[in-house]
Amino acid sequence: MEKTSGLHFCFISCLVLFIIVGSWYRSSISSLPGYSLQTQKPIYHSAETPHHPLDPLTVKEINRVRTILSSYEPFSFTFPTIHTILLDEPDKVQVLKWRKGDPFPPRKAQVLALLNGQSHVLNVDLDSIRVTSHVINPRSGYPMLSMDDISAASKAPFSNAEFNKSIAARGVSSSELICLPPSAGWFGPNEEGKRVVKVLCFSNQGTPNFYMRPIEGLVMTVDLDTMEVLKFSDTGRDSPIPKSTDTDYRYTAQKKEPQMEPLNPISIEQPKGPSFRVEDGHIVKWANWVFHLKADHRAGLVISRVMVRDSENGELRDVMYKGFASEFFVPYMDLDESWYFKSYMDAGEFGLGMSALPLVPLNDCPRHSYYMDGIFATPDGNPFVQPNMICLFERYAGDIIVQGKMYLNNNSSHVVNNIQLKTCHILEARPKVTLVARMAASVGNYDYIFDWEFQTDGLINVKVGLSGMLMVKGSPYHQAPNQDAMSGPLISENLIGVVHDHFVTFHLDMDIDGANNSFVNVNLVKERSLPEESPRKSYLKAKRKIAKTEKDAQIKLKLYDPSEFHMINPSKRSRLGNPTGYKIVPGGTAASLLDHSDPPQLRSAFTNSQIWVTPYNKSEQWAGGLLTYQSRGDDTLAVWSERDRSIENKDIVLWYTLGFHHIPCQEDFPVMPTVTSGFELKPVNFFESNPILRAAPAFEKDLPVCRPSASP
Ligand SMILES: *[C@@H]1O[C@H](CO)[C@@H](O)[C@H](O)[C@H]1NC(C)=O
Ligand SMILES: *[C@@H]1O[C@H](CO)[C@@H](O)[C@H](O)[C@H]1NC(C)=O
Ligand SMILES: *[C@@H]1O[C@H](CO)[C@@H](O)[C@H](O)[C@H]1NC(C)=O
Ligand SMILES: *[C@@H]1O[C@H](CO)[C@@H](O)[C@H](O)[C@H]1NC(C)=O
Ligand SMILES: *[C@@H]1O[C@H](CO)[C@@H](O)[C@H](O)[C@H]1NC(C)=O
Ligand SMILES: [Cu+2]
Repeated sequence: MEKTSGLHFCFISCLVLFIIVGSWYRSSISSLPGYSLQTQKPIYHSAETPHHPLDPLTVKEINRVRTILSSYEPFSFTFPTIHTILLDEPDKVQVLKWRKGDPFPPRKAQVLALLNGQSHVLNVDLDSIRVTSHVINPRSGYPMLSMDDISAASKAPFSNAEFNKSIAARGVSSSELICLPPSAGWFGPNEEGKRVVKVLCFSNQGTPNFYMRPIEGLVMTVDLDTMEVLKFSDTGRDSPIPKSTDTDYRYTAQKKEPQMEPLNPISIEQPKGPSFRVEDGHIVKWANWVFHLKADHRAGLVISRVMVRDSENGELRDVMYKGFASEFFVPYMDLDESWYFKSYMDAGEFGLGMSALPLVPLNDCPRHSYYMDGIFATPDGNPFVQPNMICLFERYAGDIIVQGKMYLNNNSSHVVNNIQLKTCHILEARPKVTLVARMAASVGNYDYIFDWEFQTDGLINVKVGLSGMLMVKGSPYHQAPNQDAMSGPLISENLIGVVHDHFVTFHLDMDIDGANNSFVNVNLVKERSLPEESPRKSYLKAKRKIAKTEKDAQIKLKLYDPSEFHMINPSKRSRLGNPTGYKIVPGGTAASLLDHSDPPQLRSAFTNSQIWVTPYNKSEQWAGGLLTYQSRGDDTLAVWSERDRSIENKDIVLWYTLGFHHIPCQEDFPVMPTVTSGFELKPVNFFESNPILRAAPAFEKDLPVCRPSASP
């Protein structure tokens, strides 16, 4: 291998880091609004055209879908409400075959719409300009809430006289009320046949953080299509509205000095610019990685066609066809009338992309980040831009990606006063610089931060950070009387942080060196030794078992019966005969303990196991079903997996659920510090040896220390 090909790995010399000392701590946060550091060229979305078969629909294409739908016969009297317009991706075979410059496979859209209370699923062919399929109510469930649903439902209570009476009796004026429509879940036949939502209200008097001031026990069940209040429930009048003091978390609202030594500014500088490139709007190239990155209305961020360059011959090798957060499940543990239904499925009920807010340069993403927008559709089918939805940047956090230090004393003259000096002849290490694609969704009160982090050693680290505001419950208590009788701890006066879980289920269509893969459970088994065999009594042995069918791959994690989980290509072997593979390394390992027949768990049965493997099926992307809102659990990953299809040496998809139990505490008030967990996709026998040895370590000359220039 010639030395110049090492340029692919110039992750250090290309990236020059230094830290500047100054004083930004106070000033930069207060100057946040409108503080943009973008240097990338502005993108004119109205003129954009797709460059890759997986590129999201452009502004022009969404307009074309709308035109096709408006001249479509069944909609000639009434245009439906559009809930999502997404690219209907071409068949995988076509995408895999496609090379730059080839003609595109036909551009198609999938439309989820509502008309007269019915769910419509349509496929539209943009090239032949027609609707190619149209199904009404394929299963239980409705498309995600639209922006119009949300804004109309939050106004619904005000047309209700009982609501006005209750508000007046509580001494609350309607001008201080903020009402929000969280999803209603599904709890049996009473709520079927119409789209319903629950509406809850908060007071914003004295604070922008109204989430900390719930009007406890007041909940309205609202028909989303008529905006009629179907049910009015008014309990909890013994709980005062919690105080507004100390709920404002903005920097400018803080009155006291922090009781800690201030930090000097810290920043990563890249005087030569970042080392990644974004080609044709969506293809990311960095170090040994190439992948397609896009914003998605429902999944938030989608990574496709992930390939890594072989460290031996420079060949690009397939790792993953598609990866994204497919569904959420967030059940709260409180049985009250105003709480029992809280069991959110954020991707399918609200949309992670739909809920994304723009990332703030320097605070959400570091300097030199590249920003990508999302192009989605409004309820009337017009395109709109979700700006700065994804950012891409290089991360250096002072970590070491490889270290191999060795004490080799071969010099006997190194003895001073009879003390042998320690002479280390090898002091090798490489700093860890990674590439991160980030997206943050603000689904109601919660903020979810997704990081897909790529490492030069072939590892992909996926992290989910939880922050934002807790969903809290008003309480008559100032002090914690009997903690066990409450649904969570008191986190402030009159405020209970209700215990809940968060589950995020990822769709990981791994294609290790091609589509046909197998799933292997490498189980560590305790073996006993015979008394005369060894002074040891027990040892562990790794036993490999290839999953034949889907049920073999329904995995519940166990600490005392551990396994590694490998996706391998049985027909591609290393020089030593090992199949090439990647393993999934689970992180946050909370499991759902709810009863399997509990309605929320039935709908979110994709959390019954932490790992599943299904044969690739283009229609099986959304773990909670295509139509999630009020679904009854008839189209979940658990249902698909029960078919027990063959998965050996086939094109298969790995599903992993990351779980968090959340028992709130006082530090979660008034805004939560981010809790992060994740999982890794790590090469196993994929490379012939450690793939990063030829990447240069850092040298002083590569990392000049820049000093502030004198003021003029
Ligand atoms: C409830 O109060 C609001 C605000 O004061 C008012 O606009 C509305 O008409 C009232 N609704 C009813 C049904 O009384
Ligand atoms: C012995 O030490 C010298 C440096 O003092 C080093 O160059 C050499 O490679 C060492 N020999 C072995 C066998 O490690
Ligand atoms: C061994 O150590 C001595 C004293 O530090 C040094 O002068 C000498 O060059 C070393 N020898 C080798 C072979 O590195
Ligand atoms: C994958 O396996 C199927 C049979 O299960 C076969 O038809 C197909 O050609 C294989 N694909 C590749 C890329 O080897
Ligand atoms: C593909 O998925 C759809 C939806 O779950 C299902 O109806 C269909 O039978 C599946 N096809 C195969 C071959 O499993
Ligand atoms: Cu939580």
